[in-house]
Amino acid sequence: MDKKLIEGFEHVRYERPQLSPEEMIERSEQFYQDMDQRRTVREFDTRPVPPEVLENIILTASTAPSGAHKQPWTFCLISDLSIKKKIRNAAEEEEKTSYSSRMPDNWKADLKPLGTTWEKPFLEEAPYLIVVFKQSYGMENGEKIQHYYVNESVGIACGFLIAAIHQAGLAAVTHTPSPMNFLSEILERPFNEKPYLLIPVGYPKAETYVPDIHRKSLEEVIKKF
Ligand code: IYR
Repeated sequence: MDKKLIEGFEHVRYERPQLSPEEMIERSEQFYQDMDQRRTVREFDTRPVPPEVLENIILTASTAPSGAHKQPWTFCLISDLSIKKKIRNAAEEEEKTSYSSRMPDNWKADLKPLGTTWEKPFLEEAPYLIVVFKQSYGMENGEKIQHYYVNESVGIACGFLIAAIHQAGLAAVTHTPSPMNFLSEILERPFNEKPYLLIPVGYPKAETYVPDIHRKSLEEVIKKF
C-alpha cells in the first residue's frame, strides 16, 4: 500500500472504485429504497440470532467517524435473560413515573398514534439488547483522555448501527428510558461512560403491526441553494 509522511505522520493511500453517474444514481436509489423499508418494531420473536451477526453490526457502528478519531463509544451486548429482566424492571419503573407524571400532556398526545406505554416487554423478549454508552472522556492507564464531539460521534455511530441492523434483516427499537442511570449500575460501567441509547434487536414477531406513519417528502426536508 502506498504511504506518505505528512508532518511526520504516516498516511496511507485511499482508493475507492469509481462509479459512473448512472451507477451512482442506481445505487443511491436502491439504498434509499431499502432504508425506507426500515421500521421501528416493538414486538420481537424470541428466536435466537447468531451472535456473529450482532458482532458484525457493532463493528459496522464502530466504523463511524468521531471527533479526533477517539471512538468514544462502548456497546454492551446483552443476551442473558436475568440481566434483560433487571433492565426491563428498572426501565418500566422509570417509564411508569414518566408516563404518569413527568411527561406533559402534549408529549403523551404525540405518542398516542405510536401506541407506546410504560410497559416494555420487548426488553425481555428481544434476543439481544444493545446498550450504547458514550465515553465523556477516555481512560488509559489511569490517565484521563480528552474526547471531542462526543454526542455527535455516538449519534452517528448509532445511525450506522440501526442501518446495519436493518441490512442484516433484523429489526430494532431505539428506546430512550429516562432517566437511564440504572443502565450504568446494572452493567457496571465506569464513571467516564454515560448511557446513550438502549436498542433491542431481533426478528420482528411473525405478525407485527406498525403505526401507519409517513416520511417527509424530499421537498419538505431539502432546501437547495
Ligand atoms: N421514553 C419513553 C417515551 C417515548 C418517547 C419518545 I420521543 C418516543 O418516540 C417513544 C417513546 C418510552 O420509551 O416509552
